[in-house]
Amino acid sequence: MSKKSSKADAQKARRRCNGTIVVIVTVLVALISYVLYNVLIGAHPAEILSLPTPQKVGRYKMNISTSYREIADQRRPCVLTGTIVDRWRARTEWSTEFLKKRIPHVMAYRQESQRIFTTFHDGKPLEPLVNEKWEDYNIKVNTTLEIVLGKPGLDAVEQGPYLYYSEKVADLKRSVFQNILDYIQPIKDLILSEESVQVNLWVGRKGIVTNTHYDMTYNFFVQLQGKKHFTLFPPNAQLYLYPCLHPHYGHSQVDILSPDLTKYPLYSNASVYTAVLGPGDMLTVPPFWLHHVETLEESVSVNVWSDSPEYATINDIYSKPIPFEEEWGLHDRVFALRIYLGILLTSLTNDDPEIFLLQLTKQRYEWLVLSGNIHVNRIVLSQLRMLCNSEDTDSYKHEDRDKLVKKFKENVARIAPLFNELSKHGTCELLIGNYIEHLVHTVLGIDYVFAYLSNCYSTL
Ligand SMILES: O=C(O)CCC(=O)C(=O)O
Repeated sequence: MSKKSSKADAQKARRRCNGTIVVIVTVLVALISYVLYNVLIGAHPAEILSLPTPQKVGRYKMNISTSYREIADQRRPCVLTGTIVDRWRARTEWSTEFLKKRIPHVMAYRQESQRIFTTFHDGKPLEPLVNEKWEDYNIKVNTTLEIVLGKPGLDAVEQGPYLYYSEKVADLKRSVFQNILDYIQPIKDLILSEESVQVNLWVGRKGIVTNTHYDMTYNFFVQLQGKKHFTLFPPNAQLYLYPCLHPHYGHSQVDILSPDLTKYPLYSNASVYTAVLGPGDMLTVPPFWLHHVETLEESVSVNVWSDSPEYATINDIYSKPIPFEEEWGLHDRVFALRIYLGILLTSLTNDDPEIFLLQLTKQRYEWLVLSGNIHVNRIVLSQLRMLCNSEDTDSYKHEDRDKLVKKFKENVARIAPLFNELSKHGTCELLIGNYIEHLVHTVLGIDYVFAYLSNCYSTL
């Protein structure tokens, strides 16, 4: 081999080697950037996100040394067997045939177009701004239990609109079923609040879904006939709740049967628990735990809701005066609110107030606004865009800013211990979010809530 050709070969080998190094370095840089991006920013392209892996809710056989209160106070969902329900007459006698005879005519919820039932709370402040057809929500129709349960042998489409019968047992006792309480005795041990208790009967056909939502109550949920599939999430799961000012307050925007991770990426981080309840099973659903319920077979259930202690604490917080003066104009209210929320959030959370508010706005409002569900007043939006983006805090009219800050701090000091009580069960973030929406609504008015949150804290 000549000296010239061996030099050329060496050059070629060096070039090839350089090429390989470039490829390796590029791959490494891409890999490191990707890891850093995900770790630091916490963002994931939706296509690589996966659905959360559910864990099964534990089953526990009751014994005489354990009380229902003790179990409820653990604030974990649990399927109980061997309970007082085994002594209920309803456990063996409440077949759907029996109930059709005892409660022939009922008022049932009807869904025109889908099987997912989502509660509509009348009179919520955002109701006038919500662009949604309400025919599917909270429509109660006069019907019979026979029709609610459908005809055997027909498929879902042939059955027509979904009907779901849910009634307070106290109301049934007053009207058609006077001795109804005799069938669900003993029940005293399931009643955990002196002030407010509600016992409900639920009857529905296969396929009905109650959308993911939370209640502020303890809940002992008893399956008497048929099967139900529960999916549960702890209160701090990021499930893109509807704003608390929205008629679907307390519900999640995520359809967990077919979740859209592009819109709701944080859903993939959620802790999920599932349980299938059969006849005689009792599930404890802790207060503020989100739950989604699918009826797997024609079903009869009874549940007992008792107010949680959080109720009183929340009422206490909301009854405290908000330290804003009536005569302040919009400009002053906007800037004072910024200061107040900053003080409040610094005291209540470890998060940066801006990030907390940005997350709140993104999770609760972003898709509702982008999908046109909430009407946004463009004039108010640009008014607040200008106000929030101006550096104009000096023209802030209050004679004494320090005095204002002092007053705000005193106010927050009165509220903070109450929120600390709530933080015990992972509900703090959710309840602070609700309280902030309440504050912005009270101080600025409903037309300004989204405009304020989206301009003053987020990049929506
Ligand atoms: O059984 C259902 O469909 C819904 C039950 C429920 O949401 C509850 O008990 O809080």
